[in-house]
Amino acid sequence: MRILSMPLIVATLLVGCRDDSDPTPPDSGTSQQDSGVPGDDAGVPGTDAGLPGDDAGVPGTDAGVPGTDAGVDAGTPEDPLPSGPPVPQGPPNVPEFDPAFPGQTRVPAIQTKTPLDVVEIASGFRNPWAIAFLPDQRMLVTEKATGSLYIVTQQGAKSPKVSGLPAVDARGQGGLLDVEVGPDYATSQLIYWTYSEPRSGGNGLAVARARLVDGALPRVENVQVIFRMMPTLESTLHSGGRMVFTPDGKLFVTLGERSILEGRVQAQDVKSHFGKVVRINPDGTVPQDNPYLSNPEAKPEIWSIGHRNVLSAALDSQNRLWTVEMGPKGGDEVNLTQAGKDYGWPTIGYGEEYSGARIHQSPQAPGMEQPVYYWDPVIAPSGMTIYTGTLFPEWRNNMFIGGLAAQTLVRLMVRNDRVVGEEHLLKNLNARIREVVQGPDGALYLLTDATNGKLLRVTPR
Ligand SMILES: [Ca+2]
Repeated sequence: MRILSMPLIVATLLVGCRDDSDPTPPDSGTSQQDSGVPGDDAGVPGTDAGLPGDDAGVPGTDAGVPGTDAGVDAGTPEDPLPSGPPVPQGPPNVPEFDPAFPGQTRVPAIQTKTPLDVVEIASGFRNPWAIAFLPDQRMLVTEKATGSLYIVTQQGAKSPKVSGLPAVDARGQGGLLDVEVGPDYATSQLIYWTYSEPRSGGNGLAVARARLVDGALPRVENVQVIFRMMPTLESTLHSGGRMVFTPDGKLFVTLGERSILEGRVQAQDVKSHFGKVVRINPDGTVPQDNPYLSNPEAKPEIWSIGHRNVLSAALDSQNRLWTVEMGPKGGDEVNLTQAGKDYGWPTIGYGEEYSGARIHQSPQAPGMEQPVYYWDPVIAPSGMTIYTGTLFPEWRNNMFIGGLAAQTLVRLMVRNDRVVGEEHLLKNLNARIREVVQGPDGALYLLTDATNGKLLRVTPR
């Protein structure tokens, strides 16, 4: 693989050291792992007092182009499965926890054969978080910390800030997070975004939509908040925030458990939105086939429970929802995220507190779902896409996940809902990868998490 025309970002990289991601809250101490990038996740755990654990950053995902073909489990049956050693990485943080099945972590390393070209489309974004494509291939790009939204052309021309967005609570992992273009954009011009909403008594993730008025001075009008994560809590961490539209017109939104103990203990409590994936209609109403509707105490938007901080989400060719969540030290997870299931946090998991303290008695328990894959040490995931394009035939149906602390683009080869190969791409950029989306042209588009964040395009050379 060769990288052309890409100025390298000089940064200190500690691979395999702590990678977690927590965004370093403003009050925290020095972050050793994070290359100087304020953003989020990196973290140094343990610096923030009062946190139970660690923190992980905010992963995200965007699912880019939903809908196309093959599921992640598709694949050519006659292809031999990869074999050999895993991607080089540090020793596990929690060696006493054994995987539930072979291939749940540290699968054989694989290598992309197609030479890559990485082009910088634009730079100067302050901790950008998400990309969404307009029908004409221009991109909406969010900046987490400033709460700003821009429209960027394929040639890199950046619009003035889109005006009319509500204020955000930008502390820690908060701010303006994901953005999506509505499925009926051609007629409605509706765009959707997630952000940390300042509230009396704290904050909480919110989903808003509005009509984008394009032009030399772009703005949004008729802003409507369609979902609010409840309860309101004073925390700058673990808000989740990725959105995925499904072809049947529903919207998944990933949420976190706020990291502090008061929130963490609500991750499996259906009376709270914390630590959940939710599913709503685009106007914020509740789909009548959601899984907890028969429980009058449950929040009706809930799709799945027991998550820590889900920062990545994408649909496969069967329109099933895959998510990646930021775990504690040694516990980032890939989950096939199904209706009404409990993904175990904080009862089970493969990691430990950043202090080294034990969180879980066991990584497995009856009635709780096992991750399809986990990382120990962690990558600090954010951003995800399942590749369906034609530019890279060898990547078809592979998962791509941004690595913040790991400063890499992770590629997972999946067969029959199991991960069978892993690659860490673009290590030579020395950049925290916040977002990965497949463009309409089949290229991958990335954002790097830095105070001078870059928008990159990856194509075959
Ligand atoms: Ca789990």
